[in-house]
Amino acid sequence: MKRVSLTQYLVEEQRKNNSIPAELRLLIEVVARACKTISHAVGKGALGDVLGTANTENIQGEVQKKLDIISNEILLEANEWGGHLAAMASEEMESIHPIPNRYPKGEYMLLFDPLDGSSNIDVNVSIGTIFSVLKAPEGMGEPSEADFMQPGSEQVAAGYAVYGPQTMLVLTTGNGVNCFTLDREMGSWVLTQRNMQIPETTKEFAINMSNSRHWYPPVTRYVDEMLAGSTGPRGKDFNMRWVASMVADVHRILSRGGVFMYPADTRDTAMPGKLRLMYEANPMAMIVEQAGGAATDGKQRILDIVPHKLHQRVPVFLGSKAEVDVVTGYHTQG
Ligand code: AHM
Ligand code: MG
Repeated sequence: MKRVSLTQYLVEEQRKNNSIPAELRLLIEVVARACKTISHAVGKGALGDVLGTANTENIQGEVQKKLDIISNEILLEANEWGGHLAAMASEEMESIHPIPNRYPKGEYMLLFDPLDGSSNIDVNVSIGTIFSVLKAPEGMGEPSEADFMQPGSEQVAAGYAVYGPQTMLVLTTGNGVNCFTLDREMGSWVLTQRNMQIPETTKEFAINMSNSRHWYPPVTRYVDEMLAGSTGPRGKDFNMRWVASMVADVHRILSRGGVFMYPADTRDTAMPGKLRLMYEANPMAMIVEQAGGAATDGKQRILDIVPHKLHQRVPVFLGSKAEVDVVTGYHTQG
């Protein structure tokens, strides 16, 4: 079989659909190269002294792992000098990171969760990197947080890398979803799945059940009905999976269907759910929709939400369309 590299795929897309301008192509290639470097660091584990905590906290009050910080540095350094970006933002940095004046500035803005699934780093379970690309607003001067406050529907590209038994890169530029596998010997990304499609129906759900006593009634109802199985109102048995790395859970759903939920709950009404809108929910929502699935916050499409702050959290229901419709219906119809 003829192998198609990420570079070749991007160049052909650019020619065919004119959907990937040269600067965006450079951006994607630089992010992919950074993910390769992160994958290498992840793979070394204890041998590379990358495990354990760094004894620092990020803006969300979460203890940072060494790999959170290493991955953030890798992405920042890789993307600073290429001239394709105006600014970056990350889960691990309180405010945005404008491109330093010594480098040329480009027209894109990059957001990322450098190392998603941090709780899995030290136990050798799949983790990943999530990224989102926005256009800088017309006539933007010195970039500010306000320039990033665009709904997810404005994303021009989104993707994630999953560092699992294989390292994979899943990418959309708004024209379907494609998956690349890292050839570790050659050091190149090879196209291994074109046009990923999420099955519309499923018998598999993903949610952290240990939070069930805190859930709001629509989520309790939805999960209870699935747990009731073939003799309950849904009339079929469901299976459950929860990796606790969003990248791994979403990758499974892209591969064989399912519904992923991280709902808001009664614990802290100022903190609606755990996942962050701009660099977790938005890129995943774009990928899932591009693969024929759906993504809502229980009431509306995630991609329609206009953000008001960089590290804003959002409830997430995404995956097979028929299931997302059911759980969203329970929220909206009461
Ligand atoms: P992180 O970005 O700090 O790693 O947190 C996000 C992760 C998601 O990958 C995952 O879906 C979720 O947190 C798991 O949360 P929990 O530990 O509550 O099950
Ligand atoms: Mg995360």
